[in-house]
Amino acid sequence: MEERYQNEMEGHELKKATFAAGCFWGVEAAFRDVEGVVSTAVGYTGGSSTNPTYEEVCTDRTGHAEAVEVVYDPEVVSFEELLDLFWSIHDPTTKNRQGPDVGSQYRSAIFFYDPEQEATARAKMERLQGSGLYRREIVTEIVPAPEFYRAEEYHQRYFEKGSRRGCRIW
Ligand code: MHO
Repeated sequence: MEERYQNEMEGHELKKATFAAGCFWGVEAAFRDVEGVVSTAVGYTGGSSTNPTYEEVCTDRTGHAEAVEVVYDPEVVSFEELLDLFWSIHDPTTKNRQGPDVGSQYRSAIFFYDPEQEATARAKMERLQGSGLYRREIVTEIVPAPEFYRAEEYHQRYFEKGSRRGCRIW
């Protein structure tokens, strides 16, 4: 299940991570700012239908989450640092909801690609829960990464296209 890429310029091995933390526009923008993140894509994953459209996912009936696939250089940024960012940009205690956006497509989830990512995410979530930062339970799902369906082109790098509608980052 482990996915490996080769960064031909640097000769580094690149890795992939996929996160869901509410509306994917803002989540993608946050990850694009990180040094060591080589590329990002927004899409749908974790549901039951194949090749879902945005409209279908919006109905909350496909089971897919709005997610961001991140390709990163682990020699520059660690999975742990990506997790820190992930948990800092949303409220992981609101089940199937981020602020005004309600539905399972807005759930908090980490889709892992190897046992190491899984273990790191679980350990970190436990520490975060124990830190007292949140009064309520962290409901982030930690599950194996299933197929990722890239979203429609107009959703990719949405904010870089000058759009500013909706989507609040926490
Ligand atoms: N409430 C947001 C959700 C968009 S996000 C791509 C909006 O429609 O503006 O789900």
